[in-house]
Amino acid sequence: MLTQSMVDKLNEQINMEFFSSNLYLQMSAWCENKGYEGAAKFMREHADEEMEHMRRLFTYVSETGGLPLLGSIEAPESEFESLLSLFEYTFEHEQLITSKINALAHAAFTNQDYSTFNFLQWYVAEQHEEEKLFGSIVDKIRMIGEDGQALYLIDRELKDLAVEG
Ligand code: OFO
Repeated sequence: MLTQSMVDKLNEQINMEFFSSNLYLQMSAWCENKGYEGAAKFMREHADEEMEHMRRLFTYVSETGGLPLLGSIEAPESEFESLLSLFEYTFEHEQLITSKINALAHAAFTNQDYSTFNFLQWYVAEQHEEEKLFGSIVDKIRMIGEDGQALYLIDRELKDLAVEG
């Protein structure tokens, strides 16, 4: 059985994961609009992954006797200066999500809620992967530059990454 305070915190995270999904879906629209088809596909698939993150939390809260609550979700940013700035944004966003997951894990541990602490380990590992992924994309764009040919290559690589993921 979860404490109400933990249910509230997990519900906040449910909201954050929804926001992440909407943010990435909105970003996919920007990419599509600018002709970055690979990046658009990559972001669309990532939006689906975020929904999965949301669902796992939703199920956990429900299964442990809590009531998942869907609050209102802030509108995501829709304008970006460039493909690089879009990916810099994703990287910063994932770092923010990592800090939220860490705070949740800390609260679970210090309240001796070991079930939630254990449940959150999947998110801890996932955040490591997410930061690694978005950080490496930012590094690559910075390395090869942003002229037309470089962006074409990055877009193609993002399309391959989307297929793998
Ligand atoms: Fe991108 O990890 Fe969930 O929010």
